[in-house]
Amino acid sequence: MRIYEIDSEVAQAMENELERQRNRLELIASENFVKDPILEAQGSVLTNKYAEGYPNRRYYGGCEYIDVVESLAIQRAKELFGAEGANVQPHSGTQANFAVYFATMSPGDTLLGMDLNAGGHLSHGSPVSVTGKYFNAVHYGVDKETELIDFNQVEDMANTYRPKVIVAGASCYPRFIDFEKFEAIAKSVGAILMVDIAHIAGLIAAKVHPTPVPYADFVTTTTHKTLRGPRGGMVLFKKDYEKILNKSVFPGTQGGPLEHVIAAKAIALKLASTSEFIEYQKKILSNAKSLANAFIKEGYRLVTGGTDNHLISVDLRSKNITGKEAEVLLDTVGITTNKEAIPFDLLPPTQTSGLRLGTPALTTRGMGESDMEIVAELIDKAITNNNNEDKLNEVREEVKKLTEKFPLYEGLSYIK
Ligand code: DSN
Repeated sequence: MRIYEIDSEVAQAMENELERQRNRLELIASENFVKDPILEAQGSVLTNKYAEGYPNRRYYGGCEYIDVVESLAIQRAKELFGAEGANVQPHSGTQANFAVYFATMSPGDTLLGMDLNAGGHLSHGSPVSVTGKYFNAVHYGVDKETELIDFNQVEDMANTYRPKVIVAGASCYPRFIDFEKFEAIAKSVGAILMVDIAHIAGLIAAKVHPTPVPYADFVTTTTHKTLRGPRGGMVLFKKDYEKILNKSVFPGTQGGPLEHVIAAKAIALKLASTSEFIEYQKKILSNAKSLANAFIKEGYRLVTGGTDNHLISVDLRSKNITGKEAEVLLDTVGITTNKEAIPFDLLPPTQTSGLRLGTPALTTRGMGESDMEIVAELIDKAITNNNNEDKLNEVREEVKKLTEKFPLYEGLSYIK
């Protein structure tokens, strides 16, 4: 039985979302389009099975095939990233991060992470997150001039606060991060180093970005961004932490693992070890550079002046539009983006002065460097003709032409 035969409302909403993905230009840096086997695994009978525990140590019978799947995922994660241990059960990146904190800290202990406004993540100790409420979170930022991580500040704060855990990694930082420097600072104060590679995991897997694995006690990630797997999380760790980390994920912070998602993670990790994946990651980078150059040519300032990775952060202040206004405007012409604070932003996070743009999704569609130039032109045309409906219609037409050139999920439908 198909969804549309029993629930036309949900089926129609799913169809609309499929069409939205097909017909719009997806530039949210943390999103991607998974391949069919990932969808297949997530819609499989593995969703029926309880498997609390770990392979060969479960609290339920009938787990022999689930054990095969989860063991493959663990083994592949370890091999792909060169890690000593892996836990593939976290339901999300935030849960992966919380599992590390729960394994290594007690409530009230100090955590030093990157400030949300400088490009950090909510789960790095933001006051609105449990990670900032249960732990004493303090934050480092970026240098005002270079907009690069201010390592003098990281070092000073580490010495002043003697954190139990130092967190490196970001949600909006367009440059390589010096993980070795973080390790040296963490070591000097006896802190545990956790690196959150959610955004850059695919780049690291393909070895087109430096890896933190040799330097960090824990590496956390999501599996759905550049890694192009299912929506979920994962923790890599040094062997000594295996017991406490596994206990922290289950039974510490989660119950039954989502084995249908873990199957999809295993498949994604296999795909990530292919030469095709390495080529894909290289294209993400060349597309991001092309997008950056095109924006600079159109007269935009980019945070840090450019990019080393899959994203750019565009400063909109000279264009007389806020991040929120740009996000809403671009949505109306079929371009999906998200507003983002720029370093030292004077506007609140609900408005922001910046726009974060990433290339993983459009690169998956097959777009290349010349397409990125068109994308930048279309965004600029919409922003500079904000109130000109004719010009905005021209942008809509161009978006349509471009998306039609790169079909997505051909043959898929939820209503027939
Ligand atoms: N929300 C993700 C991002 O967009 O960066 C991080 O959780």
